[in-house]
Amino acid sequence: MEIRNDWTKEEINEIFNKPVMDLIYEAATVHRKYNEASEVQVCTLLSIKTGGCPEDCSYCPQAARYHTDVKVHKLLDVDMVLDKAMQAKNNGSTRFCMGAAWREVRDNRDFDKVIEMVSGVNAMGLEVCCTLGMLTEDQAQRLKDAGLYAYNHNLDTSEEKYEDIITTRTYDDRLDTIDNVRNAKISVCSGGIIGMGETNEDRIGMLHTLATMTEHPESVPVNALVPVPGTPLEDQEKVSVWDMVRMIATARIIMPKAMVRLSAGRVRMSVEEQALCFLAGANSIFAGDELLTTPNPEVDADKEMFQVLNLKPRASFKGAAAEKYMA
Ligand code: SAM
Ligand code: DTB
Ligand code: SF4
Repeated sequence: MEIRNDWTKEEINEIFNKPVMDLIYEAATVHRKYNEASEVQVCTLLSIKTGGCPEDCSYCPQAARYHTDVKVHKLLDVDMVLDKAMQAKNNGSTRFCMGAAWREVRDNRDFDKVIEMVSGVNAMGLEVCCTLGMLTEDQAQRLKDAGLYAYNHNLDTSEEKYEDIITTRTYDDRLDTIDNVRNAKISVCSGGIIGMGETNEDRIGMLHTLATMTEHPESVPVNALVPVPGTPLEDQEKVSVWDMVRMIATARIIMPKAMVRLSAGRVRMSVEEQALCFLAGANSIFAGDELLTTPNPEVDADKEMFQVLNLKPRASFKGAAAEKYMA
């Protein structure tokens, strides 16, 4: 099976709705063909600028307009961020992702500092990723020149559902930033969230948008909503593991070489549930007891999980992104 960018929604729908055992089996087969299935990449997230965001993303505890327990914090100092990156590396992470609660990047002193952070983390031999909101082509180029390896910019949901979740920007704004990242030859990390009240059709629609990009994102995070008190989605029900599995397995089958990341929501999943996700093709997690602002499993619990499931941490700079951008 070759890599395809011409998937139809009908084809994706058919895969997504297979009997779950068949779906897992097929995804596991694709995963073993294209990837080292015993390897799972361990990544660390750091919120470098927290809260006070002008956007209205209804899942997000960092939006200024919702009353959540998140404390606003200005951009961290470069040295502090580099210390955290070194700790992450010493704890076995091979990718370090810095997140800022910005609507978009502005060309100011803060951006200069982020550029210093990127080059410092890159010098440690870590894959360096940022998620800073919207970017222009020039800003993407500056990040690339500083050594940025990946940029995270999630579609979050389908184009149709988007305006129910976020009104302060459009789906096209999102796609434009992803184009700017791609044109700067930075690898693309883009996925979404399930559990926001979307239908299966929305989930399939989002996967369709990702899998029909001229080049698939090299990284596709699948997040389960972490409902945070004070946000409009605070009362959403927990997503079932089968929904996570269907999403991960379908992403794996239609984007065989992408890193599919089992992202937010692991605190509420057992080791057995996570094992199903790895079987279905997830090959990365975020480690550390915090994601950006919400809790994540303890590092020791994850180390134990790796032992029990015989998983090995994956080295940095492997796979589709490295083949393309490290040559
Ligand atoms: N402000 C930038 C942006 O929105 O692109 C970067 C940071 S933002 C927090 C990064 C991603 O985190 C969002 O696109 C969303 O997918 C995810 N996220 C935020 N809050 C979440 C939650 N409560 N549960 C699950 N994922 C969440
Ligand atoms: C992604 O898709 N998930 C990560 C990362 N990209 C930046 C963020 C999850 C955030 C969960 C909510 C929080 O901790 O604030
Ligand atoms: Fe701001 Fe990003 Fe949160 Fe949206 S997801 S409110 S853009 S920090």
